[in-house]
Amino acid sequence: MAAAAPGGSVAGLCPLLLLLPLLPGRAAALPGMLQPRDTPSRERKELGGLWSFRADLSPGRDAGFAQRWYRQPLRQTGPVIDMPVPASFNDLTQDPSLENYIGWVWYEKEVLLPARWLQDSPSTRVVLRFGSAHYYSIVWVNGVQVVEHEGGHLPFEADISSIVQGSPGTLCRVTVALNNTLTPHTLPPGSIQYMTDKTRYPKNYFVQNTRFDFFNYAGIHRPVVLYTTPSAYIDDITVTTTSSEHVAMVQYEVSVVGSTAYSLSLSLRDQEGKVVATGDGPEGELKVLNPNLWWPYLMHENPGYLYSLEVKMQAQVEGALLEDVYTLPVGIRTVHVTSTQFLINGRPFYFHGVNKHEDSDIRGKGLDWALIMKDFNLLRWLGANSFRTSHYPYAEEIMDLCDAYGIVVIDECPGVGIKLPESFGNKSLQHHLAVMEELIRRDKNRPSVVMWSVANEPASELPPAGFYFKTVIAHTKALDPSRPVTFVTEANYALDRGAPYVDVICVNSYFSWYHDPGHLEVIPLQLTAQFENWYKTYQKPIIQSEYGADSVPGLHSDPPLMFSEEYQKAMLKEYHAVFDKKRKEYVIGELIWNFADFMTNQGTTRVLGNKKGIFTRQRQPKAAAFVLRERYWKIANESSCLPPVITSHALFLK
Ligand code: BDP
Repeated sequence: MAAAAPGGSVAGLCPLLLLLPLLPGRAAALPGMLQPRDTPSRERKELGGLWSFRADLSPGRDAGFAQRWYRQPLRQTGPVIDMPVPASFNDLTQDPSLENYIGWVWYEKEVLLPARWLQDSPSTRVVLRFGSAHYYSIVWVNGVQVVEHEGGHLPFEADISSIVQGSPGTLCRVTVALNNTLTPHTLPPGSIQYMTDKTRYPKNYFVQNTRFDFFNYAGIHRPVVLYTTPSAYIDDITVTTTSSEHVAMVQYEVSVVGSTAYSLSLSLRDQEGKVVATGDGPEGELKVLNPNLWWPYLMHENPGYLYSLEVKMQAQVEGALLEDVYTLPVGIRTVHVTSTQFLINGRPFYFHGVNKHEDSDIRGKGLDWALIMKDFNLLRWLGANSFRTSHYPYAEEIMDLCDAYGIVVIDECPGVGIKLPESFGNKSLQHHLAVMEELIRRDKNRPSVVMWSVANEPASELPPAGFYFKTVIAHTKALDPSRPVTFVTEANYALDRGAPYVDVICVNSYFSWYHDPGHLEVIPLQLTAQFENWYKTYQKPIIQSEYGADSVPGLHSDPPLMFSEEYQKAMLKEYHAVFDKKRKEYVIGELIWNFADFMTNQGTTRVLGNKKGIFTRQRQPKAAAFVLRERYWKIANESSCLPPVITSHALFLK
């Protein structure tokens, strides 16, 4: 990515980003981050649509701060354009400098709040929440700074009651400054390189280098909402489940903020609305007789069974009785790992799925309901039962559907491209721990999430990687003892310093592509050796977490040559033959790279992006998709151990 910064000094590009302190540490210190829902005590207002937008084109990219653009309507500071939210800003105009822009951009939305939100003051609390904005955000409301957040893939919010309730009837102005600069200590890491050879580059020329293979799209990527709660409210809920054949236990913990004089009552309802268990107090256990377990798609005739846990709080605040209600979907399931198996509800689970990206034409990484639905319909058409959120946490809206449809998720944090030695230092480590806290806080109650992945293809053979991954994995397990933890490696089995700490070995390999390109015949030998070496060393189950080949749709060649649809198919078949032998032993999954073609930085090995999709970027199947579909349905039929035997695809399309 390259951009000329006219007159800008090197250090002047993003001084604020570089000087900002790290987020505070421990999970216990983090407030809750419950997904906003409409309930009898809570209301939501979405701030989607067109926002005003302005990229800071000043030499140091710092005019917005110097001139305090947040103090007035953005249109009064200079030229603005309309920008949709949610969306990445990069692909929306014909301006290449916006596509490749690095630095601060500004967004603004003016919104009128319902009078009842303001009149009930002080018993109504108004919260402004961002599903995600990439990468560093600073937010003001009516010119007052309300929150800062580092990280492009997780939600953040601010209580704005005191600001908006002071001036009822007036427009509430939300201003956001957003910076997409990546440093060696961000997740993912990156670095700015200045090209100082005046004979080869214009003055102040710089590029942003990254060591990951997707375009660093930026913008307000997920919904922005305003929502209300009473001033004493349910701040967080944590649920874990255990089950034996005829009885399940749902352990819960509820935290309340805003009052110490409160009572809590809980009721768990099944899908017919029948109350199956009740409880009270901030922690306890609900007993469910003959539970409907949460099963993965294709493992049961009714996958993704969700109960509803209604939590009711009543609190006394300054003589008034306040009531808050929050309803959390709860799936009852267990996860265990043995030395050869991954067990869901005590039964062996084989991951036959995909790796994805949040990526599409025009929208970039912006949330889009039509795209989300199409992707889930394709996943189910394919017979995929799982995916990995390569290489960052996906939108809550996507995770909700995984819970509801029974799609099993390996939930990955944005730890991708950790290659430089300086990205293994204490500063990076502290931030990585904080990101895991935010991720677990968001997704801990999701039955679809069966394992955390703390990184993808780090330089795990480097000496500091041992301590680094030991610490990140121990921290993740301390935050959530109920789920296994992994990271995805491409390092040599004998040199990898993080693998001793994972529960499941996740290994990526590209035999006959990046290694021995064009030589499909090496796959049986090399893939078998890969599995045997890892298993002999660790006696842990193994997932082939990536394998694949680029194919340009419509490019044909027989005998198969690289980049043709035939080559992609042939490569899959060679891999599958080895998987079929090893899944009888300790291989517990296969995740194709990739579900769909996706955009990357430009480069000599990328033709308008990465073409390893089995679907095109527009979600049309390539020949490989049909190979995989046949295989996945066959595996599903073989391994379904619950009646009725799966015979029809349609049965599972709910
Ligand atoms: C793997 C990376 C993935 C890349 C893929 C590729 O994990 O992010 O997109 O290679 O090169 O090593 O296609």
